[in-house]
Amino acid sequence: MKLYFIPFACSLATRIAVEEAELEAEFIQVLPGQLLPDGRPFSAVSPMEYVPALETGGTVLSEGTVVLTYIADLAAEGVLAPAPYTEARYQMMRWLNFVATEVHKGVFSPLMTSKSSQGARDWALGMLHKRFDLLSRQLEGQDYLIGSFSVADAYLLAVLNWCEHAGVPIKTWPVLEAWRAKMRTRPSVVRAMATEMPLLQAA
Ligand SMILES: N[C@@H](CCC(=O)N[C@@H](CS)C(=O)NCC(=O)O)C(=O)O
Repeated sequence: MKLYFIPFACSLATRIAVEEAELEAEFIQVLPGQLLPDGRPFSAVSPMEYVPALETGGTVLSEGTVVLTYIADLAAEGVLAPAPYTEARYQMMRWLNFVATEVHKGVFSPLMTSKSSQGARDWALGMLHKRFDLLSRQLEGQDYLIGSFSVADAYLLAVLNWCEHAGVPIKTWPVLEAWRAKMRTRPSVVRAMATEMPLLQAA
């Protein structure tokens, strides 16, 4: 399995998942504007040219929620996701989708591009408040978005890592700040971040 990534992008969640479940994967760094090590343009793997992307045999998957669910299904049951068809599984899917659409794309994307007007930034920050309030209520008094660690937590951590860069005052949500700090001590997260930090600094 090949996993295409950009250091500290949302694809960090896939590395955390692989580390957590001790799976085998080859990580291939995507350098914007450059060909892949095998000589192909990244668009040959992922037509939208975004990470994460997963390639295995003849199959290519994109979209973080799908790639993460695929990885979760390779792992032993319960390590990265609850068993299929259980209520907990649907709760995990709910949070994965919430992080992808309402948090990552809905608020962090407009906050992290220099192309956003001040009006667009203000709007995104306003939306962020409601969404962070909800996450904060969900994580108050519990370690994970659902009853046990799942790929939804890995995705949320990858996104919360961007707060400082995006100008999001995470201190306003002490539950989220504490959750992020604790997650950053989880061995799989420590290993994933330690691998990507030098790549981020070199980029
Ligand atoms: N719809 C995609 C969006 C993924 C996405 O936005 N990826 C960003 C990194 S977080 C990316 O690769 N952007 C292209 C770039 O930075 O060059 C998904 O849900 O996975």
